[in-house]
Amino acid sequence: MIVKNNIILALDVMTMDEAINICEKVSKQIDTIKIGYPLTLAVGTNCIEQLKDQFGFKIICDYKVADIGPTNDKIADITFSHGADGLICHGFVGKDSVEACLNKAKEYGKDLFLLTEMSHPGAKKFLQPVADDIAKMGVEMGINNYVAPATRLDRLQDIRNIVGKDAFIISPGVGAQGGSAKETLKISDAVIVGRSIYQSNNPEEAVKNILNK
Ligand code: OMP
Repeated sequence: MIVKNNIILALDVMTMDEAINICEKVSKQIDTIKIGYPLTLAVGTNCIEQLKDQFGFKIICDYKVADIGPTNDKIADITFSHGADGLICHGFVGKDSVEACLNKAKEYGKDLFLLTEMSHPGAKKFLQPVADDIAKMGVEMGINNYVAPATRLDRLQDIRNIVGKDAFIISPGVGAQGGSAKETLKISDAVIVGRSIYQSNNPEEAVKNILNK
């Protein structure tokens, strides 16, 4: 996936009016949007088509899919049938669960992103000890796209070392969670930024500032 300016907007707002308002302001600088449960549960899955049609964005659906294979298969199918270009799934659930998402992504010719270690403090306790193994599993499965944290650059580098230089890593945790875009982009291919953009009084300026920090 090619991401303009190496920045993905996490559009975690709760109304379509707000979503469109932000998108109008940043659509010249940003071409890839991440939609998660906040917007999808608030307004419905049609927001994927709507934002794609109106702005021509690529849409990554962050549903952190983490169920048994047959259920993951259904979740991935609905997501891609609405036009998602990418889907984020958890890795801790194991190979069969991830494979269901991967197979569905391949069927639609879209991208699966494997979440390794998360960016928040709580991830240290349960996820961090297994994150390297999750990344190794991804490599064994032939997965090319990963999510890894901007908040712990040492861990981000560890994960880069496992998945290799040709893998595509996107990193949340820049801005509101304390990570730096400049430092993160020395290791990652793109940063994911939410609150620092959509809560700003000037989202366009916020995007510029983020890329300089
Ligand atoms: P801000 O912290 O507001 O910039 O948003 C970060 C976005 O990335 C949110 O949509 C989170 O749900 C998401 N995220 C993380 O913050 N940490 C992770 O480890 C993984 C994700 C994600 O999968 O996108």
